[in-house]
Amino acid sequence: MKNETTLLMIKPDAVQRALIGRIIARVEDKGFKIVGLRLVQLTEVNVDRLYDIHIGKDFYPLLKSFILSGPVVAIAIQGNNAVKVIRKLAGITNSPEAEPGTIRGDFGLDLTKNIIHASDQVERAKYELSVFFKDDELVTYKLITENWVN
Ligand code: FUP
Repeated sequence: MKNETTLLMIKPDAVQRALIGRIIARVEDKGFKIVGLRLVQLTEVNVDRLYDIHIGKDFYPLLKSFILSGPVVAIAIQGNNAVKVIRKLAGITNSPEAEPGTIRGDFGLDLTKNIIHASDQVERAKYELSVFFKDDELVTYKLITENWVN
């Protein structure tokens, strides 16, 4: 088992559309453990930290104003192969082309308003989690179902 921690962020469109519960249910249904959870209105500085690799690209101003347009929910998720599996659950970036059964495929119709963000590598996840959580804010605990999942 490759125990990893990743970040899934529920974007402002999904918060406004009252999809928080259904998105969290998919993460739990898969067997993952939630080790951090926060609803937050990001600042400009933190959007630039989260999306540092996209600063300067033509779509960045639109992406930034969208992420600032309302609160987001940051979820720290732990489990076997968490980074890759959460990306699979998310579906591809462009929602209209995402497979049905994925979160973007089921809930999204737009490239920018694409419901969620999910980290794409273990090291990147560590960095992105630090935008939302201090190290001691991620909780270590055991789920009673854990041995039946991993
Ligand atoms: P992802 O890894 O799926 O989060 O996607 P990217 O890192 O490629 O892009 C980050 C975000 O920028 C996406 F969630 C959507 C947005 N984006 C646009 O709005 N327009 C583009 O042309 C590309 C990305």
